[in-house]
Amino acid sequence: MSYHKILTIQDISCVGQCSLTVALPILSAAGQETCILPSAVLSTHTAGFSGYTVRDLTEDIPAITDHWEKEQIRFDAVYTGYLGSTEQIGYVQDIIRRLSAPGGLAIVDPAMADNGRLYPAFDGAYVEAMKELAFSADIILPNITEACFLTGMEYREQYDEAYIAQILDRLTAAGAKTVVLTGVGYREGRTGVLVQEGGQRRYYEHRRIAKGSHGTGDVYAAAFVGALLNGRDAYDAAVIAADYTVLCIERTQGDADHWYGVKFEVALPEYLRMLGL
Ligand code: PXL
Repeated sequence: MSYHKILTIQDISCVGQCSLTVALPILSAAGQETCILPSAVLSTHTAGFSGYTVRDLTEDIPAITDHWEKEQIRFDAVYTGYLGSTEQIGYVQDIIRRLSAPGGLAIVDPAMADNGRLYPAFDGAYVEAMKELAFSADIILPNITEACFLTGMEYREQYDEAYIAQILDRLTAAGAKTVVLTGVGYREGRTGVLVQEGGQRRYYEHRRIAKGSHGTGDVYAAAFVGALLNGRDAYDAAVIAADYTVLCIERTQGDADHWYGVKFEVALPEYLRMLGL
C-alpha cells in the first residue's frame, strides 16, 4: 500500500459535485491522505446555475502557506484544479516551490474552459498565468479547449490525428512534460484520452455517452491522481480514470434532475476494485 500526503487546491462548490467535493472523497477512497486548500467558496458551480455566490479566498493563502512551512508540512504531490483568481496562480506556484517533498509531483488540471469557451470567471490574463503553472508542472490534464488556450491553437469541433499531434507538439515545445489530453474522439460514439509520457504517445479509446455531463473533468482528474499515487504509470492511471468516469456517467443517465454533476459516489466500489484495493 502506497500512502502519500497530497494537497489538492481547487474551489469548494458547495452544491454541484465538482472540484473539492469530488477530489477529496475520491482521493481518500484511493487510500491517500488528502489535504485541501479551498481556492474559493461558491454556492454552486458556474456551469448552468445562475445567481451563484462566490467568496474568493486568495488573500488567505499566503498566511496558510507560511503556517504550513513553519510546521514543516511537506506534500508528496500538489494537484490543482479550478482556481479562484489570476493572482492565486502565483501563490500556487509558491506553494509548489516551498512545500513539495523531495521528488514531489505537481499535477495541474488547467480547469478553465470547455467546448471552445473559457468558463465565465476567467479572461486572457488568467490564461497567461495558467500557462506558467501548467508548463512548470510534471503532469497536466487539459481537455482540447484548454490545450488550445494554452497553445494558441484554433479550437475545432471536427479534427483528425494531425490536429491532435500539432496540439501535443505545441504543448511540448512550450515546456509541458507528461500530458493527459482528455476528450479526444475520432469516431462517432467514441472518445478517449491521449497520454504523452517520456516521448511516447498512447491513445485509449472508449465509449462516448452523448449527454454532456458537468464535473466529469474533475472526477477524471481526481481518479487519475488516485491511481497514479497507487503506483500506476500515467497511461494505466488514465485508463482507470476513463473507465471509472464512464461508469459514473452511466449511473447518472436517465435522471434528468441530476444535470449538474455525476453520481460518482455509487461507482467508487468499482474504482477501488480497478485499483486492487
Ligand atoms: O468542473 C470545473 C469547475 C469547478 N469549479 C467551478 C466551476 C467549474 C466548471 O464550470 O464552475 C466553480
